Amino acid sequence: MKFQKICIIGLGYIGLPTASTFATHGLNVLGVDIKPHIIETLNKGEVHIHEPGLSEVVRKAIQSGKFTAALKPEEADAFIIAVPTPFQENKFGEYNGVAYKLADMRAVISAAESIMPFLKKGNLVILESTSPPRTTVDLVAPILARSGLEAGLDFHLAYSPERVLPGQIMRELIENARVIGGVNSESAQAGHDLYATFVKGQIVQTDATTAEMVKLMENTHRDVNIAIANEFSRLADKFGVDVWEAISLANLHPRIKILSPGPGVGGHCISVDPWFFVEAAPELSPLIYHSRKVNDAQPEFVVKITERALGALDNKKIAVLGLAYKPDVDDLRESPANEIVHMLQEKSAQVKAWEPYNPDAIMPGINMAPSLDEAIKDADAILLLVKHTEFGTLNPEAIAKKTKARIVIDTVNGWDSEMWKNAGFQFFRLGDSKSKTTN
Ligand code: SAJ
Repeated sequence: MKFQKICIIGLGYIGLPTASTFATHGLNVLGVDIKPHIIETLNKGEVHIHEPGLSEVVRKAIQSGKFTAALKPEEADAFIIAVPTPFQENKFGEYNGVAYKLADMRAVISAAESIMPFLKKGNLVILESTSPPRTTVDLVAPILARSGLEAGLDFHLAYSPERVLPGQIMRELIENARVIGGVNSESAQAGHDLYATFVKGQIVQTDATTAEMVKLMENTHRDVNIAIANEFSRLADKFGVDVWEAISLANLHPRIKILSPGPGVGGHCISVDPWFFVEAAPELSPLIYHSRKVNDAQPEFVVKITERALGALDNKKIAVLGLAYKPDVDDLRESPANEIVHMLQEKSAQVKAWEPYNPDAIMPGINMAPSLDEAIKDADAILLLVKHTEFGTLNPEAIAKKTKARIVIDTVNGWDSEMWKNAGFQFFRLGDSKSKTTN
């Protein structure tokens, strides 16, 4: 199948990189978003989100005349839906007395409804939003059928998950393998033909529900594996073991690859997607449910270790290093660090947070320090919550001269305990009960 013009609904972290990459590979692309400020920003050649390499591609795409942004779709050869699927804020499902979160599919529904009037015979529609199993066939296809056209017969319909890593999106979009699941094989083939415009990785065809499950399985697998690492950190803490040492020794086994414990699991993907399985079949997903619970409880473990290091927290001054949801990104949403700061404050600690990737961010209820020095100056303790590369290179001797603190707490295995102890600090590390025997 050949494509001249495509329309991408949703210009966020996935839609915008995808739209601009299609445009720089020769297609005419109309990007659609419901937020007027996004449309205005893009049509000026500017970008509203931070992702390495993105603004250059968007600028090139806009300047070439191949990429325009608008508030409403138009007729096109293909439509891609790349809108968010967050949780519902105040509604929960329940199974056997256990509450679980529910996906908010409103954006997918309104995106499909917005395409419907422009749908023509022979078109291709692709859903990219991470969705509960069977969304393509049970939710999207019936909405599009209101046009009078039937998916698989009159037009092609497919699901294709994005699998890119924030911070690496522009490269991974092109290089990663792509899974295209069609409602029939012709739809999968049409999806293949579209992505072949720029994808250099393998493009594999399957059915729509398999492709939906593939995406959820990838992120659920990672969540469950991080949960076991986090549970190991609590067990090591109980048994007088350093979990980091134990993991590195276990990983010498040729078939073992234990991930890293930490302050919790954040971001918009790993901490969200497993719930889509639980929602769809709670009776079949106890492991997935409990893994989510383990990871969500890890901030409490960090607070416990902080109390162990500092005693009662009221009026203790704590410098928090890192608020992002993971290392070397500026994204502070859904970050366990954020939750930990609030939990410490609930215990009347005075927290100053330093986030080098996003120092000007306004975080409700959080006192953002303008610099590292300002955060640590009067602190009683320094709490490392994100393994940003630049924190790893801090010199404990130099830090000792700039702070009143003589206690450091490392939740990410970012620091060498001996160096900090030699510089006069008591050193505590998450999951390392050996570290609490200080100098
Ligand atoms: N984390 C740990 N321990 C680890 C690894 C990660 O605690 O050993 C934490 C991180 O600090 C972070 C969270 O998990 O808080 C998630 O980080 P991540 O790097 O695992 O993943 P994301 O959310 O940035 O991106 C994931 C990726 N999925 C997988 O690696 C299976 C990415 O490929 C997906 O495209 C993305 O989710 C998505 O959009 O679904």
